[in-house]
Amino acid sequence: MNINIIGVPTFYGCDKLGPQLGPDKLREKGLVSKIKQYKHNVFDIGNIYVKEVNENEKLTSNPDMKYFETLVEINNNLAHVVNCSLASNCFPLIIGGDHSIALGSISGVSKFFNKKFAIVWFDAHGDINTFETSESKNVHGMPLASLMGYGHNKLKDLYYKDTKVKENNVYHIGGRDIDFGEKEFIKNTDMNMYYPQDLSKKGLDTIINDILDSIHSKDINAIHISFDLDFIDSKFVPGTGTRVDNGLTVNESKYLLSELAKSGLVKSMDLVELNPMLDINDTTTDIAMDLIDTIFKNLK
Ligand code: 4U7
Ligand code: MN
Ligand code: MN
Ligand code: MN
Repeated sequence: MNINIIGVPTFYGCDKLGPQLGPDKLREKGLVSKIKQYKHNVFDIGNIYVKEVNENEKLTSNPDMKYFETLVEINNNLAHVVNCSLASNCFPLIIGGDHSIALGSISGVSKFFNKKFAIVWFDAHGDINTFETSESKNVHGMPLASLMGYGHNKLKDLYYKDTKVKENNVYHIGGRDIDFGEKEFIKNTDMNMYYPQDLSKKGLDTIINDILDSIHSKDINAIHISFDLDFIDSKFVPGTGTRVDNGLTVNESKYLLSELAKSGLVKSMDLVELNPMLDINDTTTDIAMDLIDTIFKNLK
């Protein structure tokens, strides 16, 4: 398979320094050769341009969302690069950066597949806030809401003017730190939520089979994986910004990713929220590499 690596070195969505170092950190650790060992052709097409914005300017473009206009620009460019990558028969691997970049990556995926795709979103958080429900004003807590058509028009209509994904085609796994406004949203949504207690009660194999059966029963041509490292239990991942207890282990995460990769439907992926400045002895970087290894070893 042809793989494109696309880095998005930004921390603007989380307003905490560190995630901007993620893409180059993984490159230094041998990202390209890791993927090449499975006989894929790897084209590292570099990093998306991230404009420098002064700390005290972060609320000037929109008082409700930090670094708003800059994030719109970054994500619009990213969406186009991802769309072009898929159009040239490549698998785009998007490396964050914080999770706000899923807005751009998935908008590009959505355009290419004409919305006939599913998202499997691994995260301790909902990421379904809007500027109206968010208390932090951090856009990395909002990408999934925007993609489903909620929130600010400029986010909803990023790259092309429409909702990017049907709520029912979103499969969210691992949520355990969900805000009040997000809980209200979940009461009325059609998106599929799998909480840690569901995973331990039913078993990982049952859950992943349920997800794949559900996807196979629909008119869907592709799966996009969006993996936030805080999906993994806090004690294993010092190098991510918003850690939460009661998550899964690394091996459990690898099991879920390998089952998805073996389905033959995974066509694109984000790996986000690696923060090398918080990491201890590259623990979290090594985990990120291991997750990527799992995907490309099993990709069909
Ligand atoms: B991440 C939070 F309030 N919900 O909106 C918010 F708890 O991409 C956290 O999943 C968002 O890491 C975390 O700021 C976003 C908070
Ligand atoms: Mn997230
Ligand atoms: Mn998260
Ligand atoms: Mn986070």
